[in-house]
Amino acid sequence: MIAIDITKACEGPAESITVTLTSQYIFRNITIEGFSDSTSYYCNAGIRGVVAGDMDSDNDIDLVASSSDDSVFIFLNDGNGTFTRHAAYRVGDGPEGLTLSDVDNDYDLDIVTSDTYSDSVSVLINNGDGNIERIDTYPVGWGPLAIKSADLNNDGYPDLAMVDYFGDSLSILLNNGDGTFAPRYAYPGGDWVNALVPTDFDNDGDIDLAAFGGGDMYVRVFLNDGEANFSVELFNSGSSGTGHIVAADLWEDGSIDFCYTGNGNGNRLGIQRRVHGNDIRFCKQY
Ligand SMILES: [Ca+2]
Ligand SMILES: [Ca+2]
Ligand SMILES: [Ca+2]
Ligand SMILES: [Ca+2]
Repeated sequence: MIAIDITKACEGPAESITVTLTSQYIFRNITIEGFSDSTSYYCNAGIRGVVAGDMDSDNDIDLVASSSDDSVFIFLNDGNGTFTRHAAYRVGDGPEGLTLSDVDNDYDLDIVTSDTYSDSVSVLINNGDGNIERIDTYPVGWGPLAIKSADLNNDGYPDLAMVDYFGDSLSILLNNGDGTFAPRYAYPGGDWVNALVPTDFDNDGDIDLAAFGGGDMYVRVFLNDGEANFSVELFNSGSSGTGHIVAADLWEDGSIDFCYTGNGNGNRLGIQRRVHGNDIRFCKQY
């Protein structure tokens, strides 16, 4: 199940409505649920991922979905919270990971997919109105799943990080400064790693990465030296299994904590607290 809260999806009187979007792996519809009704939008095949952002630069939130027929669909918001299927583009095989990022710094959102079964990343360059002007493909690790975009080397251009499920690795693609990417480099990422979150864990001004996976008991935090070279810290999560991970300052003490789910060892929700200065860390599980 994928759920996205979309605020300000609509302009004018409807602006206060929070639209909830749900989709499921086997479903071909994106369903938009408002206060009193819902509307479904059709994709050709099972939906793998959905993200929200303004694709046509008209200040309302549009939707982008990846599907099991190796395509990306763009649904444009008509301004009142209804959507029109605008375009579909072919990407690599099995686009599981999906993210939006302005990779070429031209003030529009571009689309990036991790193509799990072709071991590639597809970068779809937006021409500003929701039409894709070019699709670039890059070889990456074995079975990329979660993919995130952040400026990892602090040059002002978004880079890409992903976890490779079959290759047990964390892959980095640095932006060349024009929306194209340098060849991948990688770090060991743990068995069957599938979840990834970028955030500044150590409060030193650069973006770090935390990865979690299905094959071992560890959350791996990759600490950035500011130039996209990473050192890894391992935290025993107490749980394994395919999961998700999010990062937030849960104790509001200025330190970023993380929360993860694992379906091994009792379907647990784990919370890892980081306390800086005295280096105390502990884990809670529910
Ligand atoms: Ca829009
Ligand atoms: Ca762009
Ligand atoms: Ca960069
Ligand atoms: Ca950092």
